[in-house]
Amino acid sequence: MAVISRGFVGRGGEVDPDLPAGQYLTADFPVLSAGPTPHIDTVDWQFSIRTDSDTLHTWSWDELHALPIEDIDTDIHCVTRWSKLGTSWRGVSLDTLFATVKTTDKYVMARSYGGYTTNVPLADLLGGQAWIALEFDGDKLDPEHGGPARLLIPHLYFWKSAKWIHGLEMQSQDEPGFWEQNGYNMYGDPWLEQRYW
Ligand SMILES: Nc1nc2c(c(=O)[nH]1)N[C@H]1C(S)=C(S)[C@@H](COP(=O)(O)O)O[C@H]1N2
Ligand SMILES: [Mo]
Repeated sequence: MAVISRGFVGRGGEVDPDLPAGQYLTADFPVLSAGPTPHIDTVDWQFSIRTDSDTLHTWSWDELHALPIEDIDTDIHCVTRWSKLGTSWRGVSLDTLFATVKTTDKYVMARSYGGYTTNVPLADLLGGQAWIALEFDGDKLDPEHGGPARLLIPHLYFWKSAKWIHGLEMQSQDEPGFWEQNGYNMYGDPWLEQRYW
């Protein structure tokens, strides 16, 4: 008989139901960046959503801050196997940003300052599942962790949460982003261990 558990067995022998299989808990906050940290002045910062019709919806730093900013308490899971439970963030919901955007495309390419890209289905950005995060743990985001603003999609592996987010591009088809071209899964559900292909 096979005994299947979602989580790891802890030191005390208990299974943490919030820890996906193959993950361990960490209390610190590792920095994982594929390149150098870009430094973006918020005066120059801009976020945009580009739709199929080539329409560009753009928000400045001030325009973004004029929108409702939500508190987000969530767990995060990196494909390199660390998980951090109960992290607290503040940010603008993608539901708020997409409220004025008309598109028939079902896929999104997230683009960062510095050139990083990652792909995600539009459905995973809506319904209270994703934010443009502006604060972590009560402070503005460290540049190393994606400041001034990063994507936060906590139900997918953390490589989907693009740091230094610059924009989202709507696409009719699912195209691979940076890590996805280099062997990472196109979707990346930590509960299904969708790590690599
Ligand atoms: N722009 C950008 N975003 C990125 C990355 C990156 O290299 N560049 N790394 C990703 C990966 S693999 C992870 S695990 C998380 C790490 O975020 P952290 O450095 O804040 O822990 O950011 C993701 N977003
Ligand atoms: Mo990662």
